[in-house]
Amino acid sequence: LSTPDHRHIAVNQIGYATEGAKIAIFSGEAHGFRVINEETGAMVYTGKSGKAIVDKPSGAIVHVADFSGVRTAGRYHLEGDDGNVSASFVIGDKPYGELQQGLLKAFYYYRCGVELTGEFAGPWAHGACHTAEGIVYGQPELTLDSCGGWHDAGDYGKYSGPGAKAIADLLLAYELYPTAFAVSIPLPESDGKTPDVLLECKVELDWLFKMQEPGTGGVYHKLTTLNFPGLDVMPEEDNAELYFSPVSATATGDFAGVMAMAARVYEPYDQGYARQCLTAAEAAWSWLQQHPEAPGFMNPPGISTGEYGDDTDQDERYWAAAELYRTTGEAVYHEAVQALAQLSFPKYSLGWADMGGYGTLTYLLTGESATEKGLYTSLKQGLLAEADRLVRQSREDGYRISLLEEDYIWGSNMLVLNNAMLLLAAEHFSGETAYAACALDHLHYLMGRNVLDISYVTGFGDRPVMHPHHRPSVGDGVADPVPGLVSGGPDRGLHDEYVAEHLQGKPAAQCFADHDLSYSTNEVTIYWNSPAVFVTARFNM
Ligand code: G3I
Ligand code: 9MR
Ligand code: ZN
Repeated sequence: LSTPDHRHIAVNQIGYATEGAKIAIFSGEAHGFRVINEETGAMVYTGKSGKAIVDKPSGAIVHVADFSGVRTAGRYHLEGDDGNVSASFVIGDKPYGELQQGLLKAFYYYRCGVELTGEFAGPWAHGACHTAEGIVYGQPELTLDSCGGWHDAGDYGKYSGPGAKAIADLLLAYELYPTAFAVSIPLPESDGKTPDVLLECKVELDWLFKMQEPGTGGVYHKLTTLNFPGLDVMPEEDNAELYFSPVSATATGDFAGVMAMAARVYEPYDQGYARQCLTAAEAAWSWLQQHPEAPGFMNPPGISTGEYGDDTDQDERYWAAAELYRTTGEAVYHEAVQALAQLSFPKYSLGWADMGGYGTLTYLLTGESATEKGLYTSLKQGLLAEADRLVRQSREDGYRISLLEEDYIWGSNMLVLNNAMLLLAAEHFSGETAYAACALDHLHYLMGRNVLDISYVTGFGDRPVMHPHHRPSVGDGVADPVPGLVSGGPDRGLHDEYVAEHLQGKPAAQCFADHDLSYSTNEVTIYWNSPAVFVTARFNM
């Protein structure tokens, strides 16, 4: 066992809802604790933590301190009998409102091709970037408009499939929890009518249109420079030539899915745009029909940026068919969903590589009366069984999340949040609020109730990530990183030089370094932020 060298009382550093469960996780020896109101200094609660258990993923001995009895709004911290003090946090109604806004605002900071002005970006303003046309790989004389969208991550690549996952999470959040999006961020485009989340997603959708190959309906896999730029290069200084990588079936399937979804969601606000989305989705679908056996994407010679390879495109086709069916009601798409559902790819996974879960959720959201009874029932049962498994795993975990030791992989925080999304989907289809309670435990982990006592969201919480592998945050000369970014989280594979040198032998959940060189544990991406928006939205309705 390795004792973590930091505070021994881990809490959600944002806080807890007034009426809900309030649980801290202790990793030290002491069991007795007090809850202190920071405004008055008064001790409002005393208690003892429960039985100590050995928690394998974190390598810590942990025990649970329950202070759910504190039901008065205010700012608090916990003190242990050994003198340990927790982060300061609030108890209040809807405590995650600002967090949700910050997580959504992050997409504005990821914007490419436009200037981020001081009015909206504050000290993180910077000039317009990546405005040049891109070269179509293998056709040096063919250049196309490539401007716009969101940067993927700490690098400046733009990748079609990951972009589609990010939009899908945000639009799903809006479809399920529209009231959580009533407050404006605001954004430069805010018009008092269209929800900001739709305005922000339009930025990426507008760029995705440019990724569709003229004439064929296929979708270029990505748009990047040949190699990653240096870590301190600001976006507007990254002037190397941009290349469209070849069309892939996974990108085309994701594109068809997200465009069909957008056609439905934007319809009430902008019918012309909705039609344009549907036409693009149909063109992508016919490309997929004409290419039933497309090879998987691999970086072509000379390109070394993110590959986003994928073993199968069946799940992307399934998602596309399900969205097209839900949006159009046309029988051909329903037949396609039913045929694809017979194949054995994961049906409850929320990508970027495994997009089958989106197909399943969309099919279920189409409703019982418009779907095939047998398939509807088996997908619903499968979803609830998967959620039950996540609940069971969370009950056995010291920090109450569903990740097993082997799940602490590159981007483990995406698994944390995707699992929370799946739990919330189970709540949606069953009405069983215990699933939401388990999902909330996952948010508590993200926001500090973890063995490292760190908030994995920049700018939020008492001890947030300060040094993400994010080029603008490294290069801009501003002390604080760009706020609202979700860090990848622990990766026991120690996949970069920095962690390989510093973290050998650490337990899985401690394989994390808040250092800007650690791209495998501390990078940030749009598709780690997007499920966090979904999860916080549920608790902001
Ligand atoms: O799925 C396997 C699992 O079965 C196995 O047990 C485990 C053991 O390590 O590995 C899992 O695969 C990992 C995979 O992510 C899971 O999604 C790989 O090891 C890991 O190398 C891979 O990392 C990906 C990384 O790129 C490297 O390819 C991340 O998911 C992906 O988010 C990340 O994406 C990068 C882009 O390439 C470039 N832009 C930034 C972005 C974020 O770091
Ligand atoms: O900075 C790159 C990061 O954005 C990518 O996600 C990561 C994975 O492909 O790669 C990073 O670039 C590193 C490269 O792969 C290896 N040499 C060091 C680079 C980081 O400065
Ligand atoms: Zn850019």
